Amino acid sequence: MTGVSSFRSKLVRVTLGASAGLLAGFTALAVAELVAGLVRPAAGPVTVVGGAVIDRTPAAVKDFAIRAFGENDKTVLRLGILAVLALVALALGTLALSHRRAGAAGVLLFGIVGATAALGRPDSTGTGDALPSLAGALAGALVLYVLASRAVPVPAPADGGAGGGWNRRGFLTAAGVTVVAAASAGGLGRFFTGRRARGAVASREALVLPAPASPAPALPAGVRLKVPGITPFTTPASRFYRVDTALTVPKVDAGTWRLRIHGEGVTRPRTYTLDQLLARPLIERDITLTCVSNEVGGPYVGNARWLGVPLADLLEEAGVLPPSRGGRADQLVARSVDGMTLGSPVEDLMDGRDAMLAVGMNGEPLPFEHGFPVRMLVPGLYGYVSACKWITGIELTAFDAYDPYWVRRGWAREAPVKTQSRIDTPKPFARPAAGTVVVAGVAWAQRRGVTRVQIRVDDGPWRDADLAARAGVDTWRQWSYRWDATPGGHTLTVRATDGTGRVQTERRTRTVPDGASGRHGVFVTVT
Ligand SMILES: Nc1nc2c(c(=O)[nH]1)N[C@H]1C(S)=C(S)[C@@H](COP(=O)(O)O)O[C@H]1N2
Ligand SMILES: [Mo]
Repeated sequence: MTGVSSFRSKLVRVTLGASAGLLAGFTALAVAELVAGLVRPAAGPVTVVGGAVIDRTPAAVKDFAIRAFGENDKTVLRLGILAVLALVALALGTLALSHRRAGAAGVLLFGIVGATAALGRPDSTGTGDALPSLAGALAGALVLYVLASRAVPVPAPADGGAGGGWNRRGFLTAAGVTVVAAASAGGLGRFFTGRRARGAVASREALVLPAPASPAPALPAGVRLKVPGITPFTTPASRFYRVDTALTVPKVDAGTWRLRIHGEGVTRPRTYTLDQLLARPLIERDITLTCVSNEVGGPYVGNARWLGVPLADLLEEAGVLPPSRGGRADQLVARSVDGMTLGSPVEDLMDGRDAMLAVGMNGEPLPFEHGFPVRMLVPGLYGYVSACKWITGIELTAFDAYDPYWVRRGWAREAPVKTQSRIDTPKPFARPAAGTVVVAGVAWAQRRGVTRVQIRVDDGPWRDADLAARAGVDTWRQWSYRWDATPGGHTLTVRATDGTGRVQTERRTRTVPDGASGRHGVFVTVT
């Protein structure tokens, strides 16, 4: 063989190996998608491996991911997993050309990784969850074995004539069949998954929210300031921040949804349907929800009008007593369809605040992203210790007896919301013209309310901002300040005072373990 033809034959070999590997990987994922569509979409290999990665991500890295990718963090993770799988497929494909069995075995090994991840998920419903990964791997291994056996050189004829090429036609035929079969399997899988989701979507569209027995108190005039760039008083659902560990948003069918209340001190355990909850007297409240991962000045806070069943009523009916009245359980653990666990202090839930099982958000059924059909909501507590979305279970227990998801990852067991204020306008590094500049934003101190907001320019004195009318202690409050801006660089700093008279601390802390503290500052250059 000449040097050129040997190089060419090497190139062909590498190409064949890479194609065989990628086709095997594609087949594995497509077949897994089909089986997941039949068994349980949440048991698909990318979803379970992604979930396992999320659960094992240290808090610091997770914080970084949220900061760097925001709400696209899950897309980034998915693409990352697919990129890793593609590299593995390339390597196994190349290996399979010389060692067919070893290549196929490698694919099977990945199937076992996926199956193990599936069975280890907190929402795993049984051994059936291993099927998508295993079936996918079997199909992938088979494809790799067959393609690799077709990717062999055609022996040169014995008479010494031209030969030594590749069995191109054999390989291409097998590859073509594989592509069509795998694409069909994947498409069918998507169809089955889509059909389940359509059932849930239809149940949401059919849901008619009852009128509240206790409507939200009318908002006083002047609760909304007319300042360009200020955060709206009510956050539309479409713009409400979303923080959760769900790689795919759970689509729960309202018709089959159940909520079970049980545990320590529950004398009358019960399981509710959605209709049973909706038949009870509902309350409607404006409540500001805050994430513990929100940095000072950050975006993970929103205010909505929620409709729901008072949680304290359900707990009392179940026989639960708060610790202050002799109850044995001091922690309520909420569980969701995706296996998330969140723990709240029972005392807080029964102290008269509007803790609820919410079914409505801004006049609509909850969006799927925000927990349809039912989520928990507790004014004054960060979301991770209170706001369980897609809730299916409420268990009464003790803080000493059980650590929920985030607590096991270094976050505090109890986490009341800290007093915070944020400058929405001007934006950091804005270049407003000298003269009157309207500085404005929001401040929140759920359960205590905001009674004062002050602004400081550089190291100057603190001056009172104008407050919007107060809607209640559980909602944020808009504020604005007319600043007589002079040319040059300036730092604007804000601080709020809560209903107990306490001024928001200037002591900076990180978000871990119980929420960031410190004051929001914005640097601008006045021109
Ligand atoms: N099932 C489930 N519920 C959850 C979470 C989650 O990861 N899974 N995250 C919690 C956190 S950390 C917050 S801040 C709120 C956010 O609610 P939102 O996405 O509707 O804004 O939901 C809480 N409820
Ligand atoms: Mo959160």
